[in-house]
Amino acid sequence: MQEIYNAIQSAAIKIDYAIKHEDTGYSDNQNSTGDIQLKLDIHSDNIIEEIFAPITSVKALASEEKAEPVTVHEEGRYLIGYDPLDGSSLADVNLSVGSIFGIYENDYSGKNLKAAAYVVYGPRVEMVTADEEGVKLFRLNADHTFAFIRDIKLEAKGKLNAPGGTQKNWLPHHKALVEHFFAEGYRLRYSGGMVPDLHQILLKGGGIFSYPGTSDKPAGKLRKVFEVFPFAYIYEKAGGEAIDGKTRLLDLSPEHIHDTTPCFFGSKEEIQKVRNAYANH
Ligand code: AHM
Ligand code: MG
Repeated sequence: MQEIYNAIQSAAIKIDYAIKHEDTGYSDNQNSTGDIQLKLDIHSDNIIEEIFAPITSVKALASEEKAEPVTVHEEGRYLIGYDPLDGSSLADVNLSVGSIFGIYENDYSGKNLKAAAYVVYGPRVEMVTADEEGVKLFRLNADHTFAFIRDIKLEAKGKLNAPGGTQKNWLPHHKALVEHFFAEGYRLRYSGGMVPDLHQILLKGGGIFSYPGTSDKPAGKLRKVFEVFPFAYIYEKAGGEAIDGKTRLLDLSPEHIHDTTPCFFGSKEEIQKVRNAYANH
């Protein structure tokens, strides 16, 4: 696993450089979800593929930016599901963005995640890893190495609320749930980038991030393999929970590599409130 974390660090240094110095404009390509790709999306994807392809423990690479997984070593053990640059359009307005990695075995189902990691490119570059040893925060130093900062643990209850999705299309029970959190004193912390939004909740001890199913998109927006399962794994290992409203996210499997799901990540108390609000829907 260390070899894979090292590869993530090498890729992060190059992607950070690209974000800071390269063109943030659109390319002429569309990805399989129909989004027009930014030049930065394509470049970040290429950086990760180039760094991961030689690693013999890696069997295949599945990128949010490609229609199908690419097999690199038939005998390899791990399948890497990754979003090379999540929230990439935020780079243009100088907000934080991130890269997300799920390290799977056998197939890309939630139960087969062995580790997960993300990198957040903000005022500082930080990497968070999660595996059997827990959740750990690392920070990039001036000498291009990542230093361990601390372990990450969620409290049973937090203070932050990050409600995603278009409010006009929220279902009534979801709207009531979000309003309930605000009425209880939760503070709004939402940038529109799931990596910095989930990072803030993790580092500040807890809260709730939601990206629900909406009237126009019943299965939500966020993709199971590249975004949702890795963060569900990280939140569980930090002592929190992650559900789709009713079901534990890591009990789900994708029918297709680009499948999406409604998702809620948070501390235990907030997730119990989500369960109660969604029980009859
Ligand atoms: P992307 O992978 O195309 O960048 O989309 C994922 C991002 C998440 O970071 C964020 O939570 C969500 O999209 C916000 O989407 P929207 O503004 O469309 O609600
Ligand atoms: Mg994404």
